[in-house]
Amino acid sequence: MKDYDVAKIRNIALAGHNGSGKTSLAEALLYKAGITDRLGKTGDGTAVCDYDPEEVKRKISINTALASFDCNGLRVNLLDTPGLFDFASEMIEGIRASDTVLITVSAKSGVKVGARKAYDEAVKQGKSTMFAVTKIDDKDANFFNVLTELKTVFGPTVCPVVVPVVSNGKIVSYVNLIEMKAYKYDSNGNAVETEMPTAEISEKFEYRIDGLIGAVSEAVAETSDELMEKFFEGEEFTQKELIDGIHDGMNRGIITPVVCTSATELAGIDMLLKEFELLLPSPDEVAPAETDSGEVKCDVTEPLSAYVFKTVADPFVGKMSFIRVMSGTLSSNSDALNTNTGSTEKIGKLYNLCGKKQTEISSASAGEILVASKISANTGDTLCDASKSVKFNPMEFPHPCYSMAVKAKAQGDEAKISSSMQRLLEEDPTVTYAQDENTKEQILSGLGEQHIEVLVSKLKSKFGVDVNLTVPKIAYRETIRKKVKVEGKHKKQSGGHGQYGDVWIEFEPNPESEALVFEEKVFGGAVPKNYFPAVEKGLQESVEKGILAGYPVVNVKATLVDGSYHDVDSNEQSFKMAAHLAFKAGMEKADSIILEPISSVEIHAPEDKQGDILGDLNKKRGRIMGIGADELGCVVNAEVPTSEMGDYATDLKAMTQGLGWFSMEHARYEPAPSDVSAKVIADSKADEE
Ligand SMILES: Nc1nc2c(ncn2[C@@H]2O[C@H](COP(=O)(O)OP(=O)(O)OP(=O)(O)O)[C@@H](O)[C@H]2O)c(=O)[nH]1
Ligand SMILES: [Mg+2]
Repeated sequence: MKDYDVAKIRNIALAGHNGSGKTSLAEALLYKAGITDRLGKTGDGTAVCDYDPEEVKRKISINTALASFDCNGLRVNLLDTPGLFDFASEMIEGIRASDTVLITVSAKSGVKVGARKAYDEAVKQGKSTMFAVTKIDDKDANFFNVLTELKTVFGPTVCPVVVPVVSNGKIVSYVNLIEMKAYKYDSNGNAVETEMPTAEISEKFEYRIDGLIGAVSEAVAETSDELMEKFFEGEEFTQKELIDGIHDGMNRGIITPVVCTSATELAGIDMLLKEFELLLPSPDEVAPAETDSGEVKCDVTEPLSAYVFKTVADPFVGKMSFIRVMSGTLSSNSDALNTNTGSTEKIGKLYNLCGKKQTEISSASAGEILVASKISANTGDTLCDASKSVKFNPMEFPHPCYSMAVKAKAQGDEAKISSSMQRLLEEDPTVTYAQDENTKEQILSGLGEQHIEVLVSKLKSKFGVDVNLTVPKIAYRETIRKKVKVEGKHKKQSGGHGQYGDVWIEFEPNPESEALVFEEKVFGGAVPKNYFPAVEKGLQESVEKGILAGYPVVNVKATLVDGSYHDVDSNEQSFKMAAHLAFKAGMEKADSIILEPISSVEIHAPEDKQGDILGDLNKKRGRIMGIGADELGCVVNAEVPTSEMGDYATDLKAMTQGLGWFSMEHARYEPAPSDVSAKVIADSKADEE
């Protein structure tokens, strides 16, 4: 077991828009570091970081993969996160474990929403940031357009470090603005030094190299008064000053360096590895982590504290907990206190991971990232030495907003689905699975269509259960609008004992209470007292199914006012039946209607999308309750019929390119408009047939 010098550790999360080249970049880094002997490709199962069958099948990343490797004395822990917003929890977890977030931006597609989301999350979590402009080999690549865009979107902290020299649309060389050297790459990604473009040449090459050099110096000057003074005096910075300045600026969040790479042609990859060492902060340089009881510094001599940032449920191997050691040393076959549960965890085997490849280790120290098998800790838990109990701050995840109803394909699989689902819930904090009280359906909720699809796919491949998905039923209700007085008489004479129960009941609307309110105002013992509970029970059973479409009846008050009985033939059952009959008669006369659920919805979106959002809500029969502002842009509060919100996660994603998000909760019931009501009634009839 190696003990890593914490100053040599770099924890890097790769994040960015989906398909911007994160996994390919990870493959190129692993290949150039000599870890793989063949350059892995995403989508064909050869990528170290996209090894999950779901990822191979879909040709996208779904999970955050950990690839730990050594390269020239440096210990790199790469966390390759998925770009698709449906898997946002994985990105948040990957970023949490890192010190630097390397954000990929395609040289051909430019700055997309995914880059902004990754950057915002990195800043929120206090991580350093760096941009890799990927796919620089693509014929439509335009590095300088993207650089300008990066500066526009992310501001003056953006600082070019490696730029291509382009002539007639072709890359002539790559200039490292810190080293002030230019390189060409052979087919195996080996750098060959070449001539630096002179000022005149670079001008012909569509940009001015001295302008870029000036930009680096300017950024570095911002990092200290001393350097600023030097800058103003017109003195050139030494290479060491540039490196230390960027290193310091990154760690303080005031410099975001930009490099360019081609994963397929392996260009700029060796330089990126070198920059990891020179520019990125090591775990002991970053700000101490916050806990419920003060800060924890990355210090191996302190008692153990570690954070579980991700869990994977595997039916064969058991649970795998991804852990970042924050202080001290985590050892195999030891005890650790789980501060979130209060229980003691038996730490068994520990592993280093490189994709799916596991290497058993005996311990890991502050700053390292590793995996523990078969411990009970969940995502977000803190493990620590019992002598110094701390709890790290939790991560914040988006709320599930896209729901489907789940039904077992094979009868009898329900219990298995529920237990397998529990395992998947442990993996993913952005999923919920619960029974809808009203419709009795099992509802699976996540962040989007692909998210739910992948969960269902995992249920099948990992746990062997097959389910069908349907659009969740809407919990409609029925009520009455008129006060009526009706009789329910149950009378049967069939030899021996007969049955006799007779009630007069007043039904009236009662907005005060959703649940049935029962009263009795019987005079002179027309219905004996001992039958009142039976009458009430009969009514309680009846309101579960309305006469229009079989939905529960709400907001009704029933008063038993009169009736009659028979000395011999009356019994509880007969009065219950009489109540049923009275209910049916009452509902028919009392102007029954369908009520539809209304949800309170809060939508967060960029300012310029406000018009689209309001227009769409209008189409959905929504009522705008208020418009405010937040850091993203606008906040719209509205009340919308729940039945219109089924696809809102998808609609909002499309309207805001994935930037918007929303939450909703049941507000109340309202009479459904006649067309909706007619459809609900027709659908219920169709279901019965
Ligand atoms: N020409 C070219 N294509 C690239 C390069 N890097 C990635 N690609 C292609 O871009 C596509 C997406 O690459 P991935 O590496 O899977 O992207 P990703 O960012 O990991 O995607 P997600 O994890 O699903 O968000 C694939 O078809 C790659 O072959 C590159 O340097 N040059
Ligand atoms: Mg990927």
